[in-house]
Amino acid sequence: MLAPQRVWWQPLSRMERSWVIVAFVLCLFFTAMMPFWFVVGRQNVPVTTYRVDPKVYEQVVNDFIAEYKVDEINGIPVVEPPPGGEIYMLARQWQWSPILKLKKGETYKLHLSSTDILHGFSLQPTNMNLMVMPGYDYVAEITPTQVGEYAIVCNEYCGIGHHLMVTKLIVTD
Ligand SMILES: [Cu+2]
Repeated sequence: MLAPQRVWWQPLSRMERSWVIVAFVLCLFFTAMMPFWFVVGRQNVPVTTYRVDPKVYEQVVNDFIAEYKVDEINGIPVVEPPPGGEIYMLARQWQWSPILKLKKGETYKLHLSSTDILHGFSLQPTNMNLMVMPGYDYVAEITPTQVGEYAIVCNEYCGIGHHLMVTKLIVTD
């Protein structure tokens, strides 16, 4: 019986050594970039989180819709809240509610929560991403800077109708 030849036992060739060094330096670079970009990248949405009973949250959203509803699109209420206030969105399998109509240049406190399982709030094409968890109220301060219609998709797989979980955000002058 013959043991396999232990080629790996030999010292590294020049080429191999260079690649090991390049890979190691890249690892250090990317590791350092994580905390650096967290501080400097200006990509973190200011978010405060509170515990909330899903039933209570649903009631708050229903009251919010009843107070400021202006329209309906495919059965989903369209809500135009007073500029600069608290605004609410609810995620559930497989629907977002309501559709928000916001004013450009105003700062809102956007509340996000789910009544069933984990969903993901992804605002396109700006690529703002937030977790939507049942039992937690995520409050993000947002200021729309451009007039238009933005798509909101769910980016956490949430079951058979996940791909249908699409809505929009309307920003007006
Ligand atoms: Cu979802």
